[in-house]
Amino acid sequence: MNAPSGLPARVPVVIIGGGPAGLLLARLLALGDVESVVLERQSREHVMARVRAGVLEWGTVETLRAARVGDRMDREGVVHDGVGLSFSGRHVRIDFKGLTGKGVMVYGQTQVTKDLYVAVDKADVTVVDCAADVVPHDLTGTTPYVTFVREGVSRRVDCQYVAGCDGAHGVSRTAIPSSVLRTYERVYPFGWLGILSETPPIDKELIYAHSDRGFALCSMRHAMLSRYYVQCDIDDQVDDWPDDRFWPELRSRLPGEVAGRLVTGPSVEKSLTPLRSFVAEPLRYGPLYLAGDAGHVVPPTGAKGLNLAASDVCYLAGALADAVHGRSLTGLDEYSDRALARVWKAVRFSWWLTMLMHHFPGSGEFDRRIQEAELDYLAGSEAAQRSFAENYTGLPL
Ligand code: FAS
Ligand code: PHB
Repeated sequence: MNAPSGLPARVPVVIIGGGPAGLLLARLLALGDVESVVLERQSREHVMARVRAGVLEWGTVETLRAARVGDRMDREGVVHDGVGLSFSGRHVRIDFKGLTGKGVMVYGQTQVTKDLYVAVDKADVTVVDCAADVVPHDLTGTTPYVTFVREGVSRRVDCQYVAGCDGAHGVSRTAIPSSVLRTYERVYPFGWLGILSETPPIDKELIYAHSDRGFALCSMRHAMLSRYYVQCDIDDQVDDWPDDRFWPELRSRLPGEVAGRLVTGPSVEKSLTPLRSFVAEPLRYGPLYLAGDAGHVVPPTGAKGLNLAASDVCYLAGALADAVHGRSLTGLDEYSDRALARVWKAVRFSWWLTMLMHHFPGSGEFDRRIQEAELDYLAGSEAAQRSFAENYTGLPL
């Protein structure tokens, strides 16, 4: 198939998906003198309009700095040294800095993606947007290649390796035969309704709120852009949540002295996220490697999704560079087990915090009292708070 001008006919690595995982991988590969092509299904505008994660683990911060895409993050992001938990009218602060020596960076995924696009453009990485019908081929042979259609013309790129960074609903994971792929899933019986509002955040740090009416999260993007979430029914639609329903419901889920500080205003973005835990194993099939949501999905409760994408890519970029430059194949051989070891610990933490903070339809008094006991223990135990802090700020890479 013809390669249009500017599209290499052959590169060492083809990356399927131009979200955070794909773009960060392309950036790190370029810094390691490995050429790649990124094939993204959507337009660049569409990708950059997505409002998703808001919290970066410290390991992700360091990865972005090492990739030399952290300057704007360091200027505009805000380091948080702790987080608040509210429940049963109480408010408890988990002191990340005091317990682990590090914090987290509040800097939206939207901005990370924009910074990555600037960096890959500067590095002359070929990012093909609006690439339809992307298909990896010959994964069991010796000459892998990827085809796609753009502007009605079929195209092909030959490669040594394919990185599946195409998210939870991409094509790359489906290229692994069901006889090889094992999947593990837990679907939660509720979703999150999220809004952005051009209002001052309710607090200088995030607040995770447990209440009989359901979970709520108070976050932010900057001093005049707040991000709020409320747990909603699994069948809810965005239209079921007009602002005049959202704000009173959020307020009712917060303790009095916190709720009293809530500044409301018109939502400027509103979206619904279903919650599930999902892991696919292995993250490798021949020359195909999965990274980010293509290999695993976590409920956003633990703010792990974007951060796991970054740690997968950290491992994979080094392994691919070693292989392409003939230094070693060990990194690629060990990638899946190494990435999954970290993934499963983050999946556990995200599952645990989701089970702790949400109201489960049909759960009884016993379940509620267990949640309250766990929160009461967390409030009173430095060991429990250190465990929380270690997991939330990010386990070692
Ligand atoms: P992404 O899904 O971000 O990117 C995959 C890219 O591949 C997309 O650009 C897609 O268009 C492209 N693609 C898909 N199929 C393709 C194909 N066949 N061919 C070519 N390209 C293809 N995480 C948090 O930590 N906090 C949150 O609040 C949070 N909220 C979220 C809300 C939603 C609605 C979703 C879906 C996820 C949310 N996440 C959140 C998780 C999210 O941040 C992901 O973990 C993060 O985007 C992972 O990045 P990627 O692995 O790059 O996947
Ligand atoms: C966000 O700011 O969007 C955010 C923060 C923490 C989470 C999830 C989302 O756990």
